[in-house]
Amino acid sequence: QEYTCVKLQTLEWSDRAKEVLGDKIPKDAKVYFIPATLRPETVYGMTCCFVGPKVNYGVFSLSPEKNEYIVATPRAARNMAYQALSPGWGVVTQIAELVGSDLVGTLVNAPLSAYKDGIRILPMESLKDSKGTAVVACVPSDSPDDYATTLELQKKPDYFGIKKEWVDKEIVPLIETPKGNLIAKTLYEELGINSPKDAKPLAEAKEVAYKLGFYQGTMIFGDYAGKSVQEARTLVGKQLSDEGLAFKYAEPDGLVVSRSA
Ligand code: ZZB
Repeated sequence: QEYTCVKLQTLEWSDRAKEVLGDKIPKDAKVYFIPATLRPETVYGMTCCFVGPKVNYGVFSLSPEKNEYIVATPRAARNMAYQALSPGWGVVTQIAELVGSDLVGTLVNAPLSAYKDGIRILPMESLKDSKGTAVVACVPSDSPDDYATTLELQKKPDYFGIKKEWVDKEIVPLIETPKGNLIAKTLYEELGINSPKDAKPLAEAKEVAYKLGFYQGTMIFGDYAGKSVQEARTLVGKQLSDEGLAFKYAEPDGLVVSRSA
């Protein structure tokens, strides 16, 4: 499984993260949240970025020369160390340790996204710590899981310890499909999904959304509007890496939790 990791630069840490981090982050360091995605063409519609509230994360050195750091799980950081994504081959340098809930509320910059003032780190309880970087780009227009979690967070912001405006972003349509241009919402309603815990219909919705988007989708937003999703995926992926806004990360075989599990 090869993911594109998009670099979302931290603009302001949550109060809790500031407390935990203290003076562990070097001066002028750039720290990135790096959601792992199979769908780089959807970066335009990222409304927030998810972490698992109970998942353990670290801050790891990505490049000492560039003073760049990433937030990821220790597992992902170890894998990255064998893909030239660390200070040296197999070298993992961790400078801080946090739990997902500490990170909630942090403001990050989302490159190419429609939301220019930055987006927030928010909790996703169904997020798996065993996949990718355990940091997920929330694209509620095209991902049924993200749409479900967005609705849940909007319903109970106090319960989740977040501000309502962090999750109340307008959902911008990105991709036209035979089922309309907000496929996640359409499938959520069609399959009678009620919450992020409805794992079975959500898995089905994800499958359908992937297929319709990839084989029959046309971009209606961004630099590649008018192009097919297949073309746009390659072009956006290339643009992001050319501009230093993303890198590829491969998940070793056998460690990936099956999509239909
Ligand atoms: C943005 C995005 C936009 C995604 C979309 C999907 C869709 P797969 O096929 O199971 O490997 N993801 C990544 N890591 C995790 C995790 N640790 N826990 C839960 N979800 C995770 O799924 C890869 C996709 O699952 C990734 O691509 C990411 O969400 C999410 F419009 O990134 B995606 C129809 C799906 N649409």
